[in-house]
Amino acid sequence: MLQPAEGCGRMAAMDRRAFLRASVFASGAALCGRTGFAESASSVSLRLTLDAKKLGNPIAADFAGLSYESAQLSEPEFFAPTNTELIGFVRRLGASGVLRIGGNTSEYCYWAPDMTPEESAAIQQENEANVIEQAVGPDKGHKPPPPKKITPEAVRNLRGFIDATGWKLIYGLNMGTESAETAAAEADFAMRTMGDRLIAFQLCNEPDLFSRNGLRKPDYNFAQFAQEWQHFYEVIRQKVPNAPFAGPDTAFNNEWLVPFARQFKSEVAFLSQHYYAEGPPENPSMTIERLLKPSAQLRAEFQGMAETKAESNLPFRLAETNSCYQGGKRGVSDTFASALWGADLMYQLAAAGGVGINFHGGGYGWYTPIAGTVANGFTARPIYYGMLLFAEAGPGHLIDARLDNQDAAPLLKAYGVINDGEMPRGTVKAVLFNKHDDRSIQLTIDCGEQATRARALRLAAARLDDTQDVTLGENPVGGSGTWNAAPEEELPVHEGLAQIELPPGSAALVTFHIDGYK
Ligand code: BDP
Repeated sequence: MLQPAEGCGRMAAMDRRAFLRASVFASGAALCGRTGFAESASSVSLRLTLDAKKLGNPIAADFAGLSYESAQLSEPEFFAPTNTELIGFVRRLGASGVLRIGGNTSEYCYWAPDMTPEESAAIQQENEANVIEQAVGPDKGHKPPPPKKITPEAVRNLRGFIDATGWKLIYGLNMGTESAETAAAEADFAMRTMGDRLIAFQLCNEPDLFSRNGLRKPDYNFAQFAQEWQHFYEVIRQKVPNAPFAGPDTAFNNEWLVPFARQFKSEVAFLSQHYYAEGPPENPSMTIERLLKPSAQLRAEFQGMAETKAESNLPFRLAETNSCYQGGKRGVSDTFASALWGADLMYQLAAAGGVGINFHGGGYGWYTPIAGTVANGFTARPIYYGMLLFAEAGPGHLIDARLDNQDAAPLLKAYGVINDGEMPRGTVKAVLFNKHDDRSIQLTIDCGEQATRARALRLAAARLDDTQDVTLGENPVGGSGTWNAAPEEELPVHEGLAQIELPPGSAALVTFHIDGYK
């Protein structure tokens, strides 16, 4: 457990909202001195300077993504055009995005082109009989998952789902326990069905762990993997000449990732690796506090990504990620902290040069962004709100963002975004994360021009460990991803500088109005 926070970090939801309004009022009323904020013991003052003339990396419209287990395809009615509720949740996260199907279960899913309607109906009945147990959550990796069948119907429904969302697809094949010929038959059908919505096949999931999870002998190494990969690639390409590929979809090991980039840069459209911030869940040091701190493992991931770029100049996608492996950790992965962590990770990745991210989930897994089943309906979990904040900030480019006095608030993260990536007309925004649980932050923002107005959309919950009552723009996400922000909060602007108070454990998206800009 976290230490109880000082100040307002432990308020009830309503108190937090009242506090937000009061603090806005107070900061507006206290416009004086350099920052215009009155200092207090639990609050620190910083200044953020944005410069839209210094464009950073792009944030593509399909940056955001979700990842599900391949076993989910064994329920053809899940990714189907009829699942309008789930479609609503997905679309809310962006007009385009990437759905990735893979995970541990991809090595235990079998292409079943000839399943009879009776067999298919029997499976369906079994699914309906036990909806909660049958919900396909993230695989915990404790033992080999039960084998599942993937039928043409599931793939056709997936196409309908993809069309209804406007998203694209990464489709994981089974190199772990399937033959190259069968993988080619599945790829052929998937390619013909998905057309250009399919941006890549992944041949396997986390091959750098094959030697540990029993899929290969303990001495399985990169050279053996590369040989297998090449063989599958050739057999599939022979049958499906235009099949696009990505890889290696490694769990973490840059010593597999970078050589893969070197060897297969002409065969793949982009490179991919996974990242789990914490794990295993039973380790008591896997906490919210740890999740919100800078991570050496993430630095290593970005280092690997930079090396692949140097090797191949290909895009890199974080094709599977979440807060804690082995299905997540209750009290960490399902809390409001995961929303701050997840959205900040999206910006960190963009800043480091990644082109996209897929948050893993499904069923009722602790870290899943969208929880539920077709029979029970779906709900947004806290991390979904972080993704929604990112969606509201929109695609474009990062812009230069400098914080002074960062030592006073090392866990304050601030990013500048310009939506069109075009000067001087794009909308300038600041995305702010106060990941401190013990201090509020009085931030003065110089958006690089004289702002005439600044409006904030707050991501908030009463406490970092809240699993419920998360809001964006004071409103929760409802059924089918319905969400309407309350009228955005006007921030005080003084001589072109905007001011915002960020309570402990909260985030905000600030949109600036600059005369002459759109
Ligand atoms: C990843 C696997 C995924 C698991 C996840 C986890 O690809 O299937 O669900 O770990 O352990 O390594 O949560």
